[in-house]
Amino acid sequence: MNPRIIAVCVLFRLYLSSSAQKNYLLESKPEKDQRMEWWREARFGMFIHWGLYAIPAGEWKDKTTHAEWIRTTAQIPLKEYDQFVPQFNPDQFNAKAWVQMAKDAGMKYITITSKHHDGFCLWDSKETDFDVMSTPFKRDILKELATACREIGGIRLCFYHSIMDWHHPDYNERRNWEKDRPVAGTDRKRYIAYMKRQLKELVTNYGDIGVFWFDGEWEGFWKHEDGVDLYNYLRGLKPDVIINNRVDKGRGGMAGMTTAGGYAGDFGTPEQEIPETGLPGVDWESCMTMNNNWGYNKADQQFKSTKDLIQKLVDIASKGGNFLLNIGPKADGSFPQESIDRLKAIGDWMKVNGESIYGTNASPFEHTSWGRVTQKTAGNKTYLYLHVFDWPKDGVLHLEGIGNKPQYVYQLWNKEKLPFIANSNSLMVQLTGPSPDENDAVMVLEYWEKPLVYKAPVISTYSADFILATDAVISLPAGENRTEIRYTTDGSDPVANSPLYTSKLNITQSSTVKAASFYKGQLVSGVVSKSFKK
Ligand code: JFZ
Repeated sequence: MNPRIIAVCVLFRLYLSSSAQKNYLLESKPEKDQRMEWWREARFGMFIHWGLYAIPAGEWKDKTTHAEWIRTTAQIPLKEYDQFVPQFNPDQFNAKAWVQMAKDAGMKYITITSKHHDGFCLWDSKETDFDVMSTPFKRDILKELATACREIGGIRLCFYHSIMDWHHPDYNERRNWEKDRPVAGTDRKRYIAYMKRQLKELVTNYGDIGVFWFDGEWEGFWKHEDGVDLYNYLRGLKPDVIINNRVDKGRGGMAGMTTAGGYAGDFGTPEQEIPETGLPGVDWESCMTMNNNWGYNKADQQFKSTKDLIQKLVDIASKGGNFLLNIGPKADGSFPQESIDRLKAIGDWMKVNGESIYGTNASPFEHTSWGRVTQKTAGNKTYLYLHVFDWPKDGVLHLEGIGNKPQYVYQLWNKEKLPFIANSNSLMVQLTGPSPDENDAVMVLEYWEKPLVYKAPVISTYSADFILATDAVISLPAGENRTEIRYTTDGSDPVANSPLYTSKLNITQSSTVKAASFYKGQLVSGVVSKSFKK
């Protein structure tokens, strides 16, 4: 063939392959901000782990500690596990009741297991018989939820979808105890194609899906390239969909955050934990169980208290994250009563205090002695919501590190104004006790200008253990430009006439460096310290 024709063919092929799949990882910040808007506003969602595993309810032979992992944790052969299919008949299932409970709890989205690791599908999939249509129930659960979300309004439907699959032969990793599922003749590419066709069903036929929440990405089966490809595939089908970071291999353990560049995924997924501090500019969602299991376990009575759950939601919002709180419905399709009670109580709190959660950003305040602070900006007003977990004995609430005076201070629940005194670096609010809500009572500081918050400096170094000498660099967090840093190297707390920090310190002896922010000669922040060892 003519080399010029070959060249044209090659170029055309390249053109086709590049236009067939756009690289959505290259999206701009404004584009991402727009796509994430509803999710950042929402702050609170319901996780639902439901499937065949609800039938054994955590119990197998002499143990009652299983849940959604039961096929693996109890080492159940596939043929035996398949026997749950003819038993699945949740006659109490009522999609509207579920969606209404989420909405009444103040949640804004529901993330349900379209498929968990066991491979069973809660929807009518054309791709497999291992789905709800093979059960006596024969109703498309996801379709009913999608309809209920549309009819009730205010709740986005989202899907948790496991990459790992213990049922499909072409997902060709095996548990070491599995002797009944040969890997000969399997094909990982075929599995990925299966998964993509299923995801296409889910993204096409169930309304405006908000999030795809992948999981089970950690096995060797799944490669970084697969993650990027799947991310781009789904965004190609629905450009505004949001996808968690477990689609790719960048997640760092249970802390859940993606710590390096180049990985796909729109938000981090801390599991059963809350990051220590907010992470500026990073989207994340902590998922948590109400008791100790994701799937229904009838022996598990260790439910977190309503107070604990509300304070976790507040803690997460104060750090700029979302809270995805799990329900493990029973085999009959009802929610455990303990979960219903807690959802209701959280909802009662949210009806009064939701404003202090929805649309808030990470606040500049970390833990205070009495609770947390959430923050929201609206036009040129900024609201700081003071969440009082522990009511001060003397009825005076202190907020340290704030440098300007709010326009108003009031109680969120009745808008009643409160007297306050603003000093140059702190605020004192006179509360009217006792607390109206032992879970969390909220006071609002309304600012008509940006609140001036003094932050403590940060001490960093190349190495705190050194041989001859090392450097200590002390800096103020971004945006903190009014204060000056004073420091000590003898272990004492810095005071107004301690040395002023101007450039990096050369450390030649074992010592402790302490530093703090000062404004007009006054200490305005906490003291930070770092030890150096020769
Ligand atoms: C995963 C699932 O295995 C679990 O069943 C549940 O769905 C949860 C939300 O997500 O749990 C994990 C995931 C990863 C690790 C541990 C538990 N990990 O990497 O250690």
